Amino acid sequence: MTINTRATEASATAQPLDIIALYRTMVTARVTNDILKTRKTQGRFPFYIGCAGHESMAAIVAALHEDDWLALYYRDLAAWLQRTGDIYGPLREAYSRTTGPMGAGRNMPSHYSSKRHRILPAFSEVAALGPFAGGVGFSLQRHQSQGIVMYSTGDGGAATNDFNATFRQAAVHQLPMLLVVEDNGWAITAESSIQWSGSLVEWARGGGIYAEEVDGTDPMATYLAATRLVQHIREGHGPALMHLRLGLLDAHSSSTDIKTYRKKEEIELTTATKDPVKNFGRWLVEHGHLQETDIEAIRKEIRADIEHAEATVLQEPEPGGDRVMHYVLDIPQWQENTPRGTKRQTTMLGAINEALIELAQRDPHFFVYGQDVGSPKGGVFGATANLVTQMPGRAISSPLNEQVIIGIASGAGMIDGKARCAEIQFVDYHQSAAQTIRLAARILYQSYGDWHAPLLIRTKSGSGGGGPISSSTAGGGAYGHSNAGEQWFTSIPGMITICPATPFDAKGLLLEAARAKSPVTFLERGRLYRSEPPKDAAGNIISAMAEYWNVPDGYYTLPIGKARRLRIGTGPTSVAIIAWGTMVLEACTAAANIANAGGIAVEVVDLRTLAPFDEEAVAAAVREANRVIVVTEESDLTSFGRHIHSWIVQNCFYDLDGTPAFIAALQAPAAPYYATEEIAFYPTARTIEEKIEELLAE
Ligand SMILES: Cc1ncc(C[n+]2csc(CCOP(=O)(O)OP(=O)(O)O)c2C)c(N)n1
Repeated sequence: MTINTRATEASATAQPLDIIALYRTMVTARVTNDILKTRKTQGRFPFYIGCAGHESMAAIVAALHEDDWLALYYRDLAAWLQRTGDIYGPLREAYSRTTGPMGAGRNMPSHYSSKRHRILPAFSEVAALGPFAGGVGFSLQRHQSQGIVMYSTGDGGAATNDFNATFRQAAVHQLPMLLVVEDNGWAITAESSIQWSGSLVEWARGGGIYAEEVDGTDPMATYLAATRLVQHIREGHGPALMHLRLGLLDAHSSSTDIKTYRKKEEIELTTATKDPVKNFGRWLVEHGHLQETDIEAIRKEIRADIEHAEATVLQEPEPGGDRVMHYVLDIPQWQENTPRGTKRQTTMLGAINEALIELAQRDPHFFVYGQDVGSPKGGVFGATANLVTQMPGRAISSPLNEQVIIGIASGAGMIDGKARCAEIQFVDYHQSAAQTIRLAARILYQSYGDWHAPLLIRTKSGSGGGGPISSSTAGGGAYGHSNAGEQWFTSIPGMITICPATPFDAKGLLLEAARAKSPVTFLERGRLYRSEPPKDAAGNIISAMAEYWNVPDGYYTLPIGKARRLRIGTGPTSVAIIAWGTMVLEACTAAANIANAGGIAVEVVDLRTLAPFDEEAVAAAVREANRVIVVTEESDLTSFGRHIHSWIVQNCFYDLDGTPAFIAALQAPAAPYYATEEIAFYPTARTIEEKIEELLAE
């Protein structure tokens, strides 16, 4: 019954198409769909979302090579089957079995994912895989691979920011991408007419992407169009978009009643005319490839196979609660290494420049991607200036779109599991990419360890970069340039957050952060970019800190999750101050002033890594001093600082002889522009000093 038909002689993909195999794949998808839909109705599992009407996606996958990349969405069961041939996988995930290939039974069904088969991990967030797919395309292009990434989403998906960011990635960089909009006319209850105005094809063409409208109810037409578009991409003519018109034969999902929002006549017409499996069967019979009787025979044979597979899957283990913390975070094992290079006094900016050069020298695929980073200025702060001159092509300027940036860096890292660097100019502006960042941090967990999405986000945060509070004479950062930002990242499971206070730590931690398999946010405090070591009230440099402005040449790393404990003064410690970033310098100044005046010692614990923070060091410092102050540059709302404070109260209560103190910026938007207001907004060494005195007097 298998007939090889060379569908297109001119095709660059030119895989002989086995049309009967394609038909069988589509029938397998439909039968699996119908069985799972029934099982959900029987209460065998809580949720199902189906593929009926979308089976032509198998024809698109048939037009691709096995080593092309796929970014599928929940209607793409047929695409999964065409690529993997695995009928067990969808059943295993529907029944939440630990054997599930997509998330080991951890995720909802229909979230297609497989590293082995180059299927990127689908999210529930509609269209959100797009920016990552763009990153994969970016990497394929840089490596001059012949590979393509195919990204599909629905008509509703085409309205999302994620889709638009993906479109921009593909268009601006002319990436080897096939974007498929599976337009079934519905987004839950919303008709597709509200998702865009005018013609999707013309819109795409106007934006620099070749596009075609295709009849998805006709699998052969879909295959021929896919072959054409794939050829267009492979021949180097840039990305392509397929507006694939389909019919949705079922309700949106098992949670939706189709009759409440779709008219009877429309459902009947869709069923009669837009069923790609029926249409293809009819075509095969008409063209003499199958007999009428084969149609039912194939369906029955496939149903028996799936029922057999289902019986096997039901014997397989379900997840236990004991594994709920598996694959949350992947922190590299730190190797003790003594910096050997000659030490030179430098600034934090100098140290960051050096670290980026080291990373680029060690990994030929490492790059920094962000706004202005490829200009001779090296980004607005000059962090990539050396990279631009010393290693051309490794610092690449991006469009002004933070989601584009995060997607490119993170998706590129997914190909080989190594971090690429995304520079976000000011932490405030990460917000338009917040979903992509959160998802990058979720990939390891969601895929039960199958996928990593390493990503190194460097971003200027907190006060400074100008302003009276900094050492520069430029204007204050004000709103949009001054948020501290830690709570945005420390609240994300699966994310590592680092905030160095000194040039030495910045270089060593940045080099280690690039080894992490989990995403890292590296908060660079603007005020520290060019700062000198802190001084006491008499103008003397605080010796405990000064050495960290001397930075060794070459490669060295510092451990993630380890605080630095700094002792200022002599005798037993009377107060422990927990701080990070700029506040370490303010705390050291306050500690030195108190120690000079009172002959006591104060310990400053520089957290360095905020998430996961060094619980041992914090507990030990509190145990020794019995008094503690947590100080943060964040607004005093639900901040990361409050989390540390709360942790101390909960875990170190019996070691405290005084009120655990908390100092933060004010509960106002960060930060007023004019000097007096800016200074009033942030905590300073003086605020900390007063608090130490208060505690000592308790
Ligand atoms: C970003 C986001 N917003 C809302 C939802 C809830 N939601 C799930 S599916 C869906 C409709 C998607 O429609 P479309 O992209 O046309 O795909 P279809 O289901 O019609 O195939 C919505 C709104 C979601 N999952 N993600």
